[in-house]
Amino acid sequence: MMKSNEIESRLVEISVLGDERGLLTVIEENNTVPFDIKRVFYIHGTQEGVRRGFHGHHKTRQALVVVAGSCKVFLDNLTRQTDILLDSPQKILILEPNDWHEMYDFSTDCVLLVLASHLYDPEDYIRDYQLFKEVYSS
Ligand code: T46
Repeated sequence: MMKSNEIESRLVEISVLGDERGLLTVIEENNTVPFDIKRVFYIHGTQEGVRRGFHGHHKTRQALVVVAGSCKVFLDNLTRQTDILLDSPQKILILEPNDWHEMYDFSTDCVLLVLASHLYDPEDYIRDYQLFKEVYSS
């Protein structure tokens, strides 16, 4: 069974399985990612200079991995702000609901795969930063 290692807070490195035919990387629910995977989507064809996201969630946990290209993710959980570079299909970034996130610096070939713990629900989004602070300030 594959192993994953934490290489930074919530940034996990997945082992790549490979042989003379090429590489294969596996993501499993409740193993590589710490939740049941209810939904998968991917962001691609992003235009130059675009920044997107700008929200937190009430319930949804997510895992982000670039299966091609690269992008950066700004995270703010009201305790810590950090910018994380995703530039390898081996790196998976685990986002908790209280992580305000913004994705930017997409390479033109970037395909950002997102695995989510819940089905899509617009009510689960917190798109107002003041409200985000009220919800998550303890
Ligand atoms: C997130 C980051 C990483 C749906 O209809 N179903 C879906 O499952 C999703 C994800 C989106 N949509 C619709 C809602 C919007 O009309 O697709 C449109 C674009 O979504 P949004 O503006 O929310 O895209 P991002 O890049 O700001 O955020 C997305 C995810 O929505 C969000 O959960 O954490 O990627």
